[in-house]
Amino acid sequence: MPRELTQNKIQKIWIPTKDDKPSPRRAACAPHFSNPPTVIVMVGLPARGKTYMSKKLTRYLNWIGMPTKVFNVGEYRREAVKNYSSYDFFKPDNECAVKIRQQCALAALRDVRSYLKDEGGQVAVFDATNTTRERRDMILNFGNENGFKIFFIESVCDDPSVIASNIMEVKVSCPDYRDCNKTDAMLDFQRRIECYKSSYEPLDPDQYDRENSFIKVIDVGRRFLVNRVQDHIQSKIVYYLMNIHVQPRTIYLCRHGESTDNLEGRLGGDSGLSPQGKKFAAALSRFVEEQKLNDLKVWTSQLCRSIQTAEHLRVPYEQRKALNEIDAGVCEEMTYEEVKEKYPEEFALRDEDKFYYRYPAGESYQDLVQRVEPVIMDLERQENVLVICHQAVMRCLLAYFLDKSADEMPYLKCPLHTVLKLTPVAYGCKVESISLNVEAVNTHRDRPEEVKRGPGILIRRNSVTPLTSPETNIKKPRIDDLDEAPIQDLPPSVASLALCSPSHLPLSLAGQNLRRNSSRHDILQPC
Ligand code: ADP
Ligand code: FDP
Ligand code: F6P
Repeated sequence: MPRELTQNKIQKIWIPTKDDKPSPRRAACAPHFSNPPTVIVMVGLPARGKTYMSKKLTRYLNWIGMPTKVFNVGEYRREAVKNYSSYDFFKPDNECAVKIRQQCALAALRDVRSYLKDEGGQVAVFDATNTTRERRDMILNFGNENGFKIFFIESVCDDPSVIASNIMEVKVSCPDYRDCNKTDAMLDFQRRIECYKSSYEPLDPDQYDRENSFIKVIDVGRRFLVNRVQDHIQSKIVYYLMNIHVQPRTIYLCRHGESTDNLEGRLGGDSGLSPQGKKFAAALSRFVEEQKLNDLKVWTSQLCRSIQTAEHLRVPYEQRKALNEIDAGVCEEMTYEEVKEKYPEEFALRDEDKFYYRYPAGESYQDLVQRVEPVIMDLERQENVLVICHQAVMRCLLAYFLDKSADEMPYLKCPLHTVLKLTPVAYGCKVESISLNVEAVNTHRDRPEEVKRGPGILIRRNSVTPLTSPETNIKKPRIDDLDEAPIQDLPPSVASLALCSPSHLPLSLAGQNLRRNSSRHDILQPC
C-alpha cells in the first residue's frame, strides 16, 4: 500500500506521513543522500595547486548542498611535529619521518571515515601528495572496506615559473616557514619537492590505473584527462574543475538602484528606479570608469530595475533570467507587514527556517542556489565581471564566494547602493565593501531574536579540516590515537601501518630533534 503523504510546511514538498502523525515541520529539510559517500583523493607533487583545488571544490560542493570537508594531511603533520626544521624531513630515506607521515595520513583517514559515517558528511577531500601507488592502493582498500567511492584528482605541472610563483604565493608564508626568510623558504620548499620526485608514480590511465576513477589536470587546466567517471557527483566535479582558472580578476556584485517598490517596502515586483536609484546608477557608471578595467562584462537580471541601472553605464550588458530576484509567489508585491497580516503562519515559517522556506507558489533560497548555479559556473570562466542583481540573489552569490553556510546566507548584508569587490587571494577571496554614498532605504530584515533554532537539521558546514576547526564537537585527531584504533576495522595495508605508533618510533629523526613528551596527549615535539 502506498503511504499517506503530507505536505511539509516549510519546503512545500510531499513526504510520507509517519505513523499517521502529522509530519514534523523540518523533516524534509535536511538533505537525504542515497549514494555512497565519496572520497576525493588529491595527487601530485607539492605546490601543484592541490590544496587550492581542494578548498575551492569543497566550497562549491557545500554551496550546492553536498556536505563536504577537506582533510589536509599537512596540518596533521604540523600537529605531530610542531617545529619543522628543513626538507630533510621529507627525504625518502628518513625512515622515521616516513612513518610519521604515514601515521598522519592514517589519522586523517580515520577522521574521513568518522566524517562520512557518523557526522553526515557526503564528500571528504583527502589532501596530501599521495604520489605513490602504495599509498593510493591503501586508500582504495580503505574505500572498499568502508563502502566509499574513490575519485582521484591529479595535478600535473612542470613549468618552473608556475611552481615558483605558487611557492611564493602560499608556501613561503605557511607555518613551516614562520621563522624563515622568503629566499630560504623558497629554496627549502624546492628541495622538498625534489624529495618527492624520486618516488612519484603518476596515475597511469593505460595500465595500472585503468579501472580507477580520476581526472588529471594538466598544465593548470590547459588539458585534462578524465577516466571512468562513475556518477553524477564525479561528473559535476569534472565539470567544475574544467571551468575554474587562476588568472587574476575582479568580480563586482551590487544590487540595482533603489526602486519605487523598495521605497514602499514591497517584495519582488518589476518596478523602475526611484530618483535615488537613478543617482546610484549614475554613481555606478562613474565608479566603473574609475576602476579602469579592460573588458569588463556586465550582467543584469531581466527585471526593469536592474536593466535601468545598467543602461546608465553606457556599455554593453547581458540580461540573464537566472539573476531575477527570488520569486515571493503569493506574497509578491506585499510588504513584510502585509505578509504577516495576511499569511501569519507563512511569515513565522520563513523566520523559522529562511534557507529552506519556499513561498507558496514561489521560491526558497535553496531553490535560488540551484537557479544561479549556472551563473556561478559561468562566472568562474570569466575575468572581470560586474553583476547587477537583487538582494536574495546577491546573498546567494556572495555565500558561494565567501564560503557562508546555508544558515547564514539569507541574512548576509547586501545593502542597496553598495558595491562588493571580490578579488581572489591565496586560497580564498578578499571582499571590499564600497558604498557609493547615495542614500537608500534599508531593505534588510534581521533574523528575529526570539526565533529559536531547533536541533536536528543538517546545516552545511564550512569547508575546514577538523584539526583546525573551532567547532568543539569535532575531535582533534592525535597521532597516538591510532593506538586505540580497532585494527580489525582497517584494511590490512592500513592495519600494518597503524601498528607503528609513535611509541615505536625512535626519538630523533634526521633533520628533526625530537623528544617525547610524557603527557599522553602531547606527541613528538622538537626540543
Ligand atoms: P599543493 O597543495 O599542491 O602543495 P597549493 O594548493 O598550496 O599546492 O598551491 C596554491 C597555488 O597553486 C596557488 O597559487 C594557485 O594559483 C595554484 N594553482 C591552482 N590550481 C593549480 C593547478 N591546477 N596547477 C598548478 N597550480 C595551481
Ligand atoms: P601541504 O603542502 O598541504 O602542507 O609539502 C607537502 C605537504 O602538504 C606536507 O606539508 C605534508 O606533510 C604532505 O604534503 C602530506 O602528503 P604526504 O602524506 O603524501 O607526504
Ligand atoms: O525587498 C527587496 C527584495 O529584493 C525583495 O524583492 C525580495 O523578496 C527580498 O528583498 C529578499 O530578501 P529577504 O529574503 O530578506 O526577504
